[in-house]
Amino acid sequence: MKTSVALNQENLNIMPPNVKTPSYDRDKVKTSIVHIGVGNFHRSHEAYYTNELMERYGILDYGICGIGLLDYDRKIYNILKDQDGLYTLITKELDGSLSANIIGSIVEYIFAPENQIAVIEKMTNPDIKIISLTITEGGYNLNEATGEFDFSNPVIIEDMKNPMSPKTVFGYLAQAMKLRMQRGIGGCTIQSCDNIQGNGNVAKKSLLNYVEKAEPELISWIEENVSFPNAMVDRITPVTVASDIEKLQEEFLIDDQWPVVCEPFIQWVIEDKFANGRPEWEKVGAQFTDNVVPFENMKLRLLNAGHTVLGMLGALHGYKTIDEAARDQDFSTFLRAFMDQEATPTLGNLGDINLEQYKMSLIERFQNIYIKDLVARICLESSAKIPIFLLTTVKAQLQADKHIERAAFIVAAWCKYNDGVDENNNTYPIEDAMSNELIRMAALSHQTPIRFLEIEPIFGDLVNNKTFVDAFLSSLEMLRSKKVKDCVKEMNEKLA
Ligand code: CS2
Repeated sequence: MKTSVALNQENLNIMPPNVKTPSYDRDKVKTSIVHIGVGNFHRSHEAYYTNELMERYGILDYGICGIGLLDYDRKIYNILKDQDGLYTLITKELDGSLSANIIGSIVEYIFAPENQIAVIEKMTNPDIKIISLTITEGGYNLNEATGEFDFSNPVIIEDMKNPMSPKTVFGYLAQAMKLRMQRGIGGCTIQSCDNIQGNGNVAKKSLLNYVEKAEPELISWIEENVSFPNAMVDRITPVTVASDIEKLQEEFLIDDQWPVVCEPFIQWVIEDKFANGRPEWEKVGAQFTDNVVPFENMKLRLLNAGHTVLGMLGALHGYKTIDEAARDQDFSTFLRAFMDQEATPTLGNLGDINLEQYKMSLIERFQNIYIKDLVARICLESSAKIPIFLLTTVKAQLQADKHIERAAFIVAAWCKYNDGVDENNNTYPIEDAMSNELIRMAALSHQTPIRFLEIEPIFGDLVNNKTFVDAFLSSLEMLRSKKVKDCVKEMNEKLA
């Protein structure tokens, strides 16, 4: 039996032939991008595109320096250190075959909790042209209902008091921008890669709100020297599980402590607004445009909301993976009708995008049995996702006096989800920054169902909209009296 080899720079040349390895000289890569939040998604998306540029075109001047801001990032920091920044991207093709691609574009990594000054200095370095972010939907510290920056957040308060030892992304960015200004270094691009409508605008708003209080003299400099392109990002990237690591050892003889698994599909549509140059990512499939809004809407309201639909229904029923939920005939009928009747009417003019094809491809992607995307991954942090993915559709539909029943049903399913137990009496944790409030309000809703909609930062004044409230209340009552599958069947028949 052949033995597997540890993934690191030295071992790259003894990798088996079925593994794609960087053929470019990693020592020649120049770091020009700082990336905050080196999670699985960054590693399957931006780092992948950048690696492709290095591999296929020999463009080596946009290497990535990863930054881990949270204590939680210690694990990835240690692993990437051990592996010289290398990791395997395992693509699970639609026919079940795997391909293994070792990605070499992350050439440096700084663990911020141990080295705050190094992070600030790195971001300030004149070589750095782009600071990109995957800090999650909730990471922008905005109240979803009011859209205001949350200054009551204790870590934000701490950062304002101790600007040279920040903890939050805004604390770091403010210091780095201040030094860039003072040293006359010039601006850069701050590029959000999170699933948020107008993610660049949101990043700008959060940073400027923070800076307005923390470093007011910086405002006009940022406005003039820093750009915040909006972008739509897409690649389903499930949580890596032990069997992925084992398969990589068996099929490809690689010992990788934390590979990334992804689907073959990938998309990145970016507003071409870079303050200080950018990689030619269009050479490797990214799309630059003047207007990302149609792409963002389409993706957030169909793909991400579609995930939420399947996640919530699946969780109550007891399905563990998204493909199981997507292959359930009743659930997929419900999903398709939600897409057609509630999400699609809000999308406006999509130019030459073929929406029918897009929706079909989404169903196919959701049903991919090899991806094994966990229902639990989709449901976590729903308090930050649902307002963006689903409530935007609800609001637009209410305004146009059109259907919202299925979206309201999913909100009711989310309320029930927060009871923390599925229909087979299996319990699960509520992993959410707002878990205490969600669990409390879901519990109160057993007595007074509307209480759940009183979570102001999530629902804002939707609690006063009679159409939405009625649809929510009747759905919740139904969900509390029978199985989710029977409810879905009933909804499918009633709304057919
Ligand atoms: C998912 C996304 O987190 C979620 O709820 O919908 O992570 C989704 O998989 C990605 O946006 C796909 O690009």
